[in-house]
Amino acid sequence: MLNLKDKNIVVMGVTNKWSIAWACAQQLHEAGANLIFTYFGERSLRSIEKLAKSEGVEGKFHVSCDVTSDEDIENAFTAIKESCGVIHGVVHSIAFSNKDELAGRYCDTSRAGYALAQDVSSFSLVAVSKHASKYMTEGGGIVTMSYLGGERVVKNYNVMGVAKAALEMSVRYLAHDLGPDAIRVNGISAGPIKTISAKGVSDFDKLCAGYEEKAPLKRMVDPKEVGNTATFLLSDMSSGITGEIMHVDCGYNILGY
Ligand code: 1JT
Repeated sequence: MLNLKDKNIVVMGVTNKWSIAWACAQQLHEAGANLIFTYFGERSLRSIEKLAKSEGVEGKFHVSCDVTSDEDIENAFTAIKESCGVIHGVVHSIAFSNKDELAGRYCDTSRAGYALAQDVSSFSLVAVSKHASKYMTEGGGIVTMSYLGGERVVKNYNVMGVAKAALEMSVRYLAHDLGPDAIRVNGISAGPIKTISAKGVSDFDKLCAGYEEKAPLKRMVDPKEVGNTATFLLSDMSSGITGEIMHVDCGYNILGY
């Protein structure tokens, strides 16, 4: 139904088969997009190559990109432009914080930990949008990933919640900046998903159990549903939508209890 044939979409943030970015890549591939993967570290490159082989979701181009470096981001997008031409879309599915700050009191967040979470998880979207948009000369879309902890207090999410709040506000400012160039910028606020990032987060299993009980749909979100929404947001079917944060959370966010 959604047609992304001949569209060049950059997917950032695949670490392994549980990555939300990988679920996006699979659905974008289904819709006919050409995929370009950015990776961070040899391990994620090997992971992407292995996944591509086993699941037939071949990337057209792979490029290293450390989002904490402006130079790296600029070089990555220039290399993508040179090898693939016009860019039509970007999936930004990248976040990081020190694990010990995703537990306990938010007021114990360190200055360095706060800066790191903001840098990797929030500012990276700004820098990526700046460099990607130079090559999005036919218009297109940018999609990033958020979580409810960016709008409300969710125990333990702490410094990441504050980074997601900044990320969500960046989506709106970027949508305003890039709208005149027909580039739409949107976010997906996904329900909890058992990725490698989420594993090892204290009480994550407890959070998931409560989720299934409380969410209107009485279940967790399937990463495929996030991938489908990202595909929708990068397709012409969503041509009137920009600056939006769309909840893909089985309805959990509507609850007041
Ligand atoms: C990061 C991590 C970003 C885990 C993340 C994340 N965004 C969502 N999660 C899962 C999660 C984590 C907590 C939570 C609810 C969901 C791990 C480090 C890298 C960045 O608390 C209620 C803590």
